[in-house]
Amino acid sequence: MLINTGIIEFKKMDNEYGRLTPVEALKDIPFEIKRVYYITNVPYNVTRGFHSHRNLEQVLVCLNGSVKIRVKTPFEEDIVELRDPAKGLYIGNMIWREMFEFSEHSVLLVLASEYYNEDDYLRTYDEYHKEAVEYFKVSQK
Ligand code: T46
Repeated sequence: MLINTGIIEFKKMDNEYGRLTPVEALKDIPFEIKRVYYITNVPYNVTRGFHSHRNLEQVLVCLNGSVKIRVKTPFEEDIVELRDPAKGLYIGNMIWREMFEFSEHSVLLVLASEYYNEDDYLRTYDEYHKEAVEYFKVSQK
């Protein structure tokens, strides 16, 4: 997996009545959850994201349908397909992300470690690239 990302597998409580998936902050999710949002109604040919965060951890869970997530640093990239509601994609600081190929009726749930703060976004790739090269040089020493 790409640095500062990972797959989290949640518990599955299966019985003849269906499946329940519990998700607890600081147990299943490696941070205190301050914000939850979800993305729906995205046409298949639309790509969202195209940004990074300086200080934000998130876990993305596709509750219905499927979606692909491109995660990248200036040095490498990975594409993760989310389609299992019992799996989450962890994305830590300074990872560029693009979400694409949302299937019809897909629901992408996001659990976030911080309240919404537009100042935390790096919304152009140039700005991201400059900060990320320094960030990963230091964090990999
Ligand atoms: C991310 C990916 C996975 C709010 O007002 N509050 C919020 O909590 C969020 C997340 C967004 N907004 C506003 C900001 C924009 O005016 O909602 C609008 C759409 O946000 P944005 O274009 O940033 O959406 P995405 O899908 O490109 O990115 C979102 C998150 O912003 C981002 O943090 O990691 O989902």
